[in-house]
Amino acid sequence: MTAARVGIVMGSDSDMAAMRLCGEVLDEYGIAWEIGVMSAHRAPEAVQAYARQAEGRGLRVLVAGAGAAAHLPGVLASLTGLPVIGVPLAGTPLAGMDALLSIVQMPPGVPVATVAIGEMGARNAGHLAARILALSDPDVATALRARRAAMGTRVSLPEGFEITGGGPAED
Ligand code: C2R
Repeated sequence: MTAARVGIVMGSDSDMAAMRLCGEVLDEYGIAWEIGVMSAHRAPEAVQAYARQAEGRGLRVLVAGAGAAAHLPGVLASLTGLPVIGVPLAGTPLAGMDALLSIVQMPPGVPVATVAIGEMGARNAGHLAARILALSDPDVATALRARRAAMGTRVSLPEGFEITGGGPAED
């Protein structure tokens, strides 16, 4: 079995359905990942141990999903130098805004790259992790290029319209 390079964790097993989507995206790039449930509030010792061992175990990016008072991503970022991507999850009466603000408003020096609320964010966390890994992994870089090229084929231009070069917009 290939050692995981992305660690996907979440505050509760009630977050699993959304966070699994991150793993599905990583599969598309051929990136090995692991997944687990741990809460900075309910099991702080487990979170501390996981964060401290992460780099030594071969992980290169952590993706942390949490809802409500979402402290898990920030706590991980305080305990490891690895990049941490935070996924705010909905499920409370505040519909994920609580988690979004908890995750995004990190103090200077302890960043958490924050993506959108819910499933869209979980998927984008996978794409962002792939972009980070692509910087040092030619296979992931190739998979990323192929995927971006495929996205371009989804454009359907109006008849008679041609794309001509880049640069500033014409008047
Ligand atoms: P339960 O469904 O287990 O009651 O959890 C979880 O991510 C979940 O979305 C409700 C919500 O609480 C969140 N939770 C956190 C943390 N631990 C659990 N935000 C944490 O450590 O940040």
